[in-house]
Amino acid sequence: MSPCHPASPGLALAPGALWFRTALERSVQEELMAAIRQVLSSAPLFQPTMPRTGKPLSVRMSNCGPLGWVSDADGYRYQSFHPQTRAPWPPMPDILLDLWNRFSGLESPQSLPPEACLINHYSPDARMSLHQDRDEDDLTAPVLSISLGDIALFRLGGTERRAASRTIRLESGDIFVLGGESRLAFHGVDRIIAGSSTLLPEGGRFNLTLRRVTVP
Ligand code: MD3
Ligand code: FE
Repeated sequence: MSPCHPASPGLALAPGALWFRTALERSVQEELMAAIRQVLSSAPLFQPTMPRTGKPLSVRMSNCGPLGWVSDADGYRYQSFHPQTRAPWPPMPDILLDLWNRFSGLESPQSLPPEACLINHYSPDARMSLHQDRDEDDLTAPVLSISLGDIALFRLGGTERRAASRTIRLESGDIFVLGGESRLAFHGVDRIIAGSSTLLPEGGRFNLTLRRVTVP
C-alpha cells in the first residue's frame, strides 16, 4: 500500500468530521487484521473497568504504539505498558503509520506520528455509551478511526451532551477522521449488527483509533 491520497474525498458529516466509506479494500482489511492479531499475541485484549464503580466495560481493549489508553479503579489515563503483562505496548505496525500519513492531515496539517492506537473489540452485545474523548493532552490533533468486521450503529452528537445526534452505520473498511470542532463531539456505539461482515471468523467488530496524546 502506498502512502498516497484516499480514493474518495470523504463526506463531511460535521465541521472537522470526515467519513471515508470503504476506504480500505478487503485485502487491506485482511492485512490490517493480521497486523492487529500479531499485536494481540503479545498484548492481549483486557477488560477495562470504570474508575468509580469498578463496573467492567463491555468492550475489551488493547493498544500499540508508545502510549495506550487504560481504565481501572485509579481512573482513565494513557500509560506506556500493558496493565496485565506490564510489558511496553508493541510498536505501531507500519500499515497504521501509512494510514495516518494518508488520512490524518486532510482536515488540518498533521506532521507528527500517532502516539497511541487503541484497539477496541466489540462482541455482538457490546456497546459504548455516549462520551467525549478528552484524556489526551493534545486536543488539537485529529483522531483517526478504522472499523473492521461487523457494522456498528455509531452515534455522533455535538460538543454538548444534550445536542442533537445522528446515527451512522460504520462498516468494515470505513475510516473516520475527527478533528477541528468535531474533536470534542459526544459519540458512542449503540449496537453491533451481528453477522453483517465476513472479515472476522469469530464475529464481532474491531475499531482502531490512532491518536496524538502529548503536547509537542
Ligand atoms: C468522535 N470508539 O475509542 S470510533 C473511543 O467505534 C471510541 O470503537 C468508538 O469512541 C468505536 O473512544 C468510536 C470513532 C470516533 C473516535 C473518536 C472520536 C469518533 C469520535 C473523537 C471525537 C469525536
Ligand atoms: Fe471515543
